[in-house]
Amino acid sequence: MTATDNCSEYVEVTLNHFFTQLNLDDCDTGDFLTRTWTAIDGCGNLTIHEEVITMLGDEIGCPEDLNGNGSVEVGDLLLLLADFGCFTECSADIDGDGAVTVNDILLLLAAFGDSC
Ligand SMILES: [Ca+2]
Ligand SMILES: [Ca+2]
Repeated sequence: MTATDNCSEYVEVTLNHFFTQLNLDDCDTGDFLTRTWTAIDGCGNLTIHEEVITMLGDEIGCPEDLNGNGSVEVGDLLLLLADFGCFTECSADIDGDGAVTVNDILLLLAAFGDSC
């Protein structure tokens, strides 16, 4: 998510809130999560953008299966470790918080060995 401003070269964009609803048991109706993005310019003016992401039941699958080969295995762990510390446009951001952190590793390890 990016933002531009007429007066400020730099606009701070933050992800204030995410994960307002996730019905993993109700896949047929489509689960969704809501992210609220806030952009603040150099003068303190702010705008808020709500992003709603709809997830179809069949697509929830295994976010931990980073290489898409149908199981959570060493290859996925190596991809995650290669992306560890990423804070923008991360390919191994499993929990959707925008960064690749220890929590993403823990989620992958919890699913390790699972078939997707
Ligand atoms: Ca895999
Ligand atoms: Ca993450």
